[in-house]
Amino acid sequence: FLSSPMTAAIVGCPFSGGQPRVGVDQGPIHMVEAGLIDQLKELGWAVKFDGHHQFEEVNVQMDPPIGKLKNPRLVSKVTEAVAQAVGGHAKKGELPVTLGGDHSLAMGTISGTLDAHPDACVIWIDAHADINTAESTGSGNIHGMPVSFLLGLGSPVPEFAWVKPVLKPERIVYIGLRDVDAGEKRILKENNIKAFSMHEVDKYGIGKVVEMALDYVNPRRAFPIHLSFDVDALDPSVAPSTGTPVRGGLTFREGHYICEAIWETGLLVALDIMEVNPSLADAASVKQTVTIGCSLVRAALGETLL
Ligand code: EXY
Ligand code: MN
Ligand code: MN
Ligand code: MN
Repeated sequence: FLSSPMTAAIVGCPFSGGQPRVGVDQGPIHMVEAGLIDQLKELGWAVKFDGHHQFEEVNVQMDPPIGKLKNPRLVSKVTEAVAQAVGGHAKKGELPVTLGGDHSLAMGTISGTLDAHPDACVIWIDAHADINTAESTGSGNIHGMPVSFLLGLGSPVPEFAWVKPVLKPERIVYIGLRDVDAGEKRILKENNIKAFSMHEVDKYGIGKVVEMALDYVNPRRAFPIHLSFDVDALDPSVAPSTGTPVRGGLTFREGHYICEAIWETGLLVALDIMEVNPSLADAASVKQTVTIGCSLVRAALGETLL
């Protein structure tokens, strides 16, 4: 699906409007400053990076909640712009690597991917299911909802009219879940959505889980793959600087193994690394988390151990 020379298009998204904690907007800036671009060139990629995306501002005063949804107009505008950016790169045969920023951005990245590759499947790595609807959300934080918008679940929110229900429930699979709201569990069941929680990772091992996830979502290994990786899927001891850490997560190797195994399919067309928040925890933890953000990208883009 990619044109040669193989080109990675870095889509830096300094955005935090899908959740309340400041600092996650600095994630992409830190990852690029840590040398990500040169690291990818070293791996043999042509890399396009024309600076972090500048998003139109929405005056907070002009953006009161809609129902429970917080910053709805801002999130809608930003994710629509991200969809354009990611879709544009993908249509040129480039591999968009979106650096977040909070996970509401995936509403944009996945819309963009599916615009360019309508049969793409999504592998969502996260402690959370991010599938609350406007009705089921307790927090009102939109980073906990992008999947429901992409699937067209819940009652439509006019401000998000641009988001089309482009994702089919059988084209997404989760790995790493361990903090799923009661309402989300119901939504997952009702829509028959496949998920491998940490329980399955413990039971089968990560190698088997990735194979089962691929067998489910991509049985003939024919569909392009969008990998959306929330760093809070990793254990907080591995990636501490993130807004909603949950204990009992993926090890360093399990996280990297997922990226390596998806790369090995030859089907990766888009990658998100989300929820790196360099303002949380001490300097050493920040460095560790930013470094891991970069190494996950490298692993997904073909870095091998030998
Ligand atoms: N389920 C909770 C909510 O909807 O607020 C927590 C969501 C956290 C989402 C993080 C990004 O993955
Ligand atoms: Mn761009
Ligand atoms: Mn997430
Ligand atoms: Mn999460």
